[in-house]
Amino acid sequence: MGNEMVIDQKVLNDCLNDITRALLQADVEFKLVRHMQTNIKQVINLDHLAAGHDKRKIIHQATFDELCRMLDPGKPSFVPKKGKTSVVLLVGLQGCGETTTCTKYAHYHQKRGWKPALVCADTFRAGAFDQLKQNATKAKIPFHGRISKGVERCKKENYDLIIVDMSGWHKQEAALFEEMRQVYEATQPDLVIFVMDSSIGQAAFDQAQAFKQIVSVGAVIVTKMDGHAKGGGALSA
Ligand SMILES: Nc1nc2c(ncn2[C@@H]2O[C@H](COP(=O)(O)OP(=O)(O)OP(=O)(O)O)[C@@H](O)[C@H]2O)c(=O)[nH]1
Ligand SMILES: [Mg+2]
Repeated sequence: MGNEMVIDQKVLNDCLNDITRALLQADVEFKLVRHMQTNIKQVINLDHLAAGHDKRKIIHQATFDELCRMLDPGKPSFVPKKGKTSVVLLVGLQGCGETTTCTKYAHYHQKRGWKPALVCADTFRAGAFDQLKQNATKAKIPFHGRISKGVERCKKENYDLIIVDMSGWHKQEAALFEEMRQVYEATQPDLVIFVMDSSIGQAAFDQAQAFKQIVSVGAVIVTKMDGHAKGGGALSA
């Protein structure tokens, strides 16, 4: 737009098409992209703008607002209360980065004054507990190996943020969905976080929905954003 002398409908359309292409290339769901286009066009009515208006600025602002709105769930995110126990359960597909994210989430809150502890509820994969232990030791966060006992003990020891790491779900494993439900009942989490590999692309919506049908998912963490620029699918989750 910077190169155009006159800002008219064609320039606006070209600009929106550029943005659309970029979003689609980054795996953002088509429905979301079309919605964005329609909303922006509705806000900007170039013909009715009085002379003297900075059209570039108006388009820029409208586009920026709409992109922000795509990321805004419309309610504040969960913040655990300091000094009061919150249990947070992480669920996700196998290998999505749950265990790594548990420690990151704990570390983030520890630096900001919470007292987090990690509990391993992965009874499925060999080495799962050792992995959590290694991460937790490095980040200097206390950890426990047994699910119900671990949560109970953390509560007694006045940890205010208890983070539970579940086994990653694999397509064939109907049993793991049952296990997830059981862990959910046993730990009574204040928040369930769906951890999602950003490269999942268009499958994000269906996956997120499948999980939400089993446990009441309240947040999403997108992992592996460092590897590529295709995290857009995650928006539909
Ligand atoms: N580049 C990158 N790698 C990551 C990220 N998060 C996790 N990983 C890597 O992804 C692999 C799987 O991570 P885990 O945390 O073990 O994933 P998981 O979901 O707990 O795996 P399972 O328990 O086997 O289902 C490991 O090699 C991690 O180092 C990330 O944000 N970026
Ligand atoms: Mg794991």
